Amino acid sequence: MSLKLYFAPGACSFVPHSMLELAGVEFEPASVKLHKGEQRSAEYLALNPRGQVPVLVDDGQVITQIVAILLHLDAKLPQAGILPAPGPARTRALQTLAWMNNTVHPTFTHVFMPEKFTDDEAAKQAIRAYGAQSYRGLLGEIEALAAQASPWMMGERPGALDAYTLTLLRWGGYAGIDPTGLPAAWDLAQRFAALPAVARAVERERLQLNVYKPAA
Ligand SMILES: N[C@@H](CCC(=O)N[C@@H](CS)C(=O)NCC(=O)O)C(=O)O
Repeated sequence: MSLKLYFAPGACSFVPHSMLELAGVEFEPASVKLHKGEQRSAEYLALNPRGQVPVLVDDGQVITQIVAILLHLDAKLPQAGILPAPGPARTRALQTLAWMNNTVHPTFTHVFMPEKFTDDEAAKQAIRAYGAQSYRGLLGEIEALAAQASPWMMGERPGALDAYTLTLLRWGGYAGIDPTGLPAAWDLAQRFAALPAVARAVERERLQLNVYKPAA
């Protein structure tokens, strides 16, 4: 088995990155510097024509999209607890995973990359501001989910939803949202980051958990 993960420090690729570490499997991490535009190099576009991370290459099979990558890894490494075993808990987890990926994540893209939605400078500011407001509401929903975590988002074992919670909460700092103001999610993110396996991914990405800077 040969696994290679293309990831970008601080990006959504932290979700499969931390899951590979949690699973304890050997994999080759390949860092893609988004701020340098490496995702648009000819070499990278040949791998993923959409120019995004994450990309998992499993014995030559190229897999994109977080949900597909997680389902692939979970099928391959069922003992890792990436998702719960088939049953109601798995269905609930997939429901939240899909929402994080198709709603919360793209809302943050409006804040971080408004240029994906308009080339009008004034409109970019409006998109960013409205996106940040929407994002605050969505993180509030994540806070309510984290408040029910016992002790992890999917129950007894840490897994994919904890990794996505950490990522989305961390991004909140860039949207002017203080993560410590969401105490259950902040506690969960800190506990998750401190797991020795996850800490390896945090270290490789040199992640600072709280990037919030109060307005001067
Ligand atoms: N729907 C995709 C979203 C992937 C995505 O948004 N990746 C971002 C990083 S979080 C990216 O690579 N952005 C670089 C770009 O679009 O130029 C997935 O689930 O994998």
